[in-house]
Amino acid sequence: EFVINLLKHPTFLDDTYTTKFIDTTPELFNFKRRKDRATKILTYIADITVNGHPETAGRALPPAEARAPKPPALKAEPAYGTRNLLEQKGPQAVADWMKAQTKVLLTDTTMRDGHQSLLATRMRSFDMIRVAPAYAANLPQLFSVECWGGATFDVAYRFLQECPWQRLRDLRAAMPNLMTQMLLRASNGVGYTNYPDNVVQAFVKQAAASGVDVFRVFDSLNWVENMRVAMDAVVEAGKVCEGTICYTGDLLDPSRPKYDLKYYVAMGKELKAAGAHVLGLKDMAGLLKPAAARVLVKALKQEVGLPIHFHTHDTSGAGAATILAACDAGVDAVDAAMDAFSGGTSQPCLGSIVEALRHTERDTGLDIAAIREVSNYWEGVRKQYAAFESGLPAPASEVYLHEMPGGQFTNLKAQARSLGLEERWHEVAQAYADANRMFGDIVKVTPSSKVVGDMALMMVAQGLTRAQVEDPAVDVAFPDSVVDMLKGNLGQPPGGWPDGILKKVLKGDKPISERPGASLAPVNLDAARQKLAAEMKAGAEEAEDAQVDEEDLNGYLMYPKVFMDYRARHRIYGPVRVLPTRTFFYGMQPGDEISAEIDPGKTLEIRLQAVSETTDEGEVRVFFELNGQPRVIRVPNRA
Ligand code: BTN
Ligand code: 3PY
Ligand code: ZN
Repeated sequence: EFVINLLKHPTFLDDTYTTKFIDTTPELFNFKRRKDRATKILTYIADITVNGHPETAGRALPPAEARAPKPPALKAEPAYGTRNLLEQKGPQAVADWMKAQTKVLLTDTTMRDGHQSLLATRMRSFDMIRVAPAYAANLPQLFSVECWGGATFDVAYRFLQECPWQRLRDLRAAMPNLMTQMLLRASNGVGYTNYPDNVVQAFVKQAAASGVDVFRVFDSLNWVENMRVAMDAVVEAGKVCEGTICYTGDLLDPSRPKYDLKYYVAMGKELKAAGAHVLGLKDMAGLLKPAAARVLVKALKQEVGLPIHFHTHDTSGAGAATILAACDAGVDAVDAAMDAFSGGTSQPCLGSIVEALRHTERDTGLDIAAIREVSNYWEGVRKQYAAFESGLPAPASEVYLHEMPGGQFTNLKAQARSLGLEERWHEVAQAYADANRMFGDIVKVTPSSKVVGDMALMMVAQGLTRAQVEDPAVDVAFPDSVVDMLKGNLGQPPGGWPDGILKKVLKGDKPISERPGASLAPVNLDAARQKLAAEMKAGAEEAEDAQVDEEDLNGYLMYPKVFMDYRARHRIYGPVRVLPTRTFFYGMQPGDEISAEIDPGKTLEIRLQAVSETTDEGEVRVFFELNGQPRVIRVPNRA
C-alpha cells in the first residue's frame, strides 16, 4: 500500500517546499500501483481520521449532531431573473432596469463576504452548491448572489483543496436565472500585489467565461487610474461593471476633511466616465453612519446618475440602520447576508432588512418564508465550521477608532494571537489607527489594509510609538509591505504619501508615481502555458492530472506556488471537494457512513468499519467498506 508521509515531511512542515518538491522527494510518490480516485479519497479520510486535519487541531469541535443540513425544497422552476435580463439585453439594460425599480434590490453575500468575514473564508463549495438551486427557485427576485472573488480564490486552493473555478461553474449552472457577483481588487486581481495588465485582462476574461456576471471592481487606494484595465476588461466581456468607491473616514466630521462629499462625488464621476454601469459604494469597515449615508447616497444619486449598490459591514452593530438610511435616500441595491452568516464583521441580516422595508414604498418583494428556509440551512452549515469561528461576541464601536475592514478584523486578531499579542488587542487597534494617520490617512482595504496591519503589529510588538516611527533619528526596520507600498507599488493615494515617512521608509530610493502596471512587462501567456503543462506532466500519475486548461493557467498566473501545491496534493488525495464538510475536517468515526458523488450519478458509499491499533512500524490500518466491498488503507500515526 502507498503510505502517506507527506505531512510530517520537513519540507512540507516548514512551508519551504516548492514545485521541485516532487523531483527532490521521490520517496513520497512511491506508488506501488496507480490509485484510482476512490482510493485517493479513502486515503484522505484515513489520514484525517488518524491524524486530524492540520487546520482544526486544537480548535473548537462542532457539536456531534452537526452534519450537512438538508437544503430547502424547490418551490418552482427558476423564474426570470436578473441573469436572464443580462443575457438578453446586456449590462446597460441591467443598470437602466435597476434605476427604474421602486423596490430595494438585494445581493446575498453569504457565499463570499459572509464566510470571509466570519469564518476566515473557509466555507467549502459542497455547502454552497447544495443550496444554490433553492436560491434560483425560491428567491428569483434577488439582484445577485456574491459568491466569488476576494479571498475565496486563494483559500479554495490553499486550504480547502478545491478548484475555485469549478465552484464558480457549478454555482453558475445551479442558478441560471440569477446574476453571480465577484469582488475584484482591480489590478491586484484576487491577489495582494499588482499584476501585469495582460494577467488582469486574462483573469477577467476567464472569470466572465466561467460564470461571473457582476464584477465589483475597487482599488485599495481609491485610485481610478489603477482601475481602468480591470474595468475595461469587464466591459469588453459584456458583463456588469460595478466601479466602486471605497468609503473611509467620517463624512460629517469637519476635522477630517480629506474624504468629504466633494471627494466621493468626484470619484463617482470618474468611475462613470471610466465605463462603470453601476456605482459600488463599499464600506468595507462599516464606518458609514446613518446620517452620513443619507447625505452621501443622495449626492451620488443626483450628481453621478448611476444606480448605486451599497455594501457595508455590521461590526459596529449599526449596519442595518445605515442600510435603511441609504434606502430612504434612494440607494438602488444593498448587500446583506442570510441570518446565520450576518452581523458582526459580516453584512447586516438580509431577512431583517426585507422585513424592515415590508409595507413601505421600498418593499423588496422577497419571500420571507423562502429566506427563512435558506437561513435555516445556513445555520446548519455554520455549526460545522466551529473550528474557524473567531468569536467576536458583541458589536464593537471600537471600529470607529481603528477602521479595519470586516474581512481583516478577525484575521489580524489571529495574527496578533500568533505573535502573543492577543491580550494587547486594544493597543493593536490604537496602533492601526496611528499607522493609518502616519501614512496620511488612507483607504484601508485589501491589500493596503494588510500593510497598515503589518505596521501596527510591528509597532506593538516592538513598543514603538508613532512619534518614534516618524522620528528620523530613531532607526526602524519597516516591514517589506510598507516599503513596497511607499515605493508606489500599490498606486497613489489622494494627495500622495506624506514626505517625512516617505523619505524615512525609502531611504533615498525613488518611488514610482505612475500606475505600477504601466512598467510591468506583459507575461508571455503561451510560454507560461507551456511551462505549466511541462510541470504538470512531470508530476502526473495519470493523463487527467497532466491536463492544463485556461482556468488552471489563470490560477497559476495569480498564485504560482499555491496552485502547484494544490495540484500536488490533488494527485495524492483526489477530488476531496465531494466529501461532506465534517468528513473533510474531522474524518470519520467507526460506524459512520457517507456518500460522495465523484461524478454526476457516480456515488461512493463509504463506511468506516474500524481503526486498528498502531503497529510497531507506527502504522494504522483503517478498514472501510466501499460500495459494499472491504478496503484497507494504511497510514502512519503521526499523532
Ligand atoms: C492544507 O494543506 O492544510 C489544506 C488542504 C488539506 C489537504 C490535506 S489535509 C491533510 C494534509 N495535510 C496538509 O497539510 N494538507 C493535506
Ligand atoms: C477583499 O478584498 O477580499 C475584501 O473583502 C475587501 O473588503
Ligand atoms: Zn465586505
